[in-house]
Amino acid sequence: MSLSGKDKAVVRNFWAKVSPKSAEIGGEALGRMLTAYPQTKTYFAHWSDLSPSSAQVKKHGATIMAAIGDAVSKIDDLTGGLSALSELHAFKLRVDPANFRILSHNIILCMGMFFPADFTPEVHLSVDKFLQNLALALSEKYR
Ligand code: HNI
Repeated sequence: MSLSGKDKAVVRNFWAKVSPKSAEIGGEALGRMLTAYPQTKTYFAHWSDLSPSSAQVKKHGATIMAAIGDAVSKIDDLTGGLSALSELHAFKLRVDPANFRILSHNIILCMGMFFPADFTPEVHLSVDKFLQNLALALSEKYR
């Protein structure tokens, strides 16, 4: 489950390619999560528009992907690098960590949609492992 040197290189390399599109990918992924997994909407009940193309969804999708980009730069210490964000999701937002997997699934899907040629099975494997490790780091403060 832990990331090999090769996984890290593959993730960094793929991120360099997707980062210019990261805001769009994040918006699409968040919009799909809220529509295809409606149980996730409870956390965003204070928003006025949860439809996939809403400005709030697009903006927050960009925020999430910026945080993932930041996590790529902290790939050698995800637990330390994401501790503040973990604390926020655990104690303030009270997000059930099961939802991290659901969001990761939608991000992976959208990466494949936006970059069909670059998202090879090899990239898929390493990005999936990275997002699993990221979810684990985000879950750290719940213990
Ligand atoms: Ni999450 C706020 C990053 C998964 C519900 N989230 C944030 C912020 C970042 C962030 C960054 C803004 C923090 C701040 O204001 O200081 N979230 C991430 C990342 C992941 C993730 C990197 C996983 C990859 N968040 C989730 C999931 C849910 C979630 C799966 C619920 C289903 N997050 C929230 C909510 C907020 C939030 C709710 C506050 C939104 C708002 O603006 O009201």
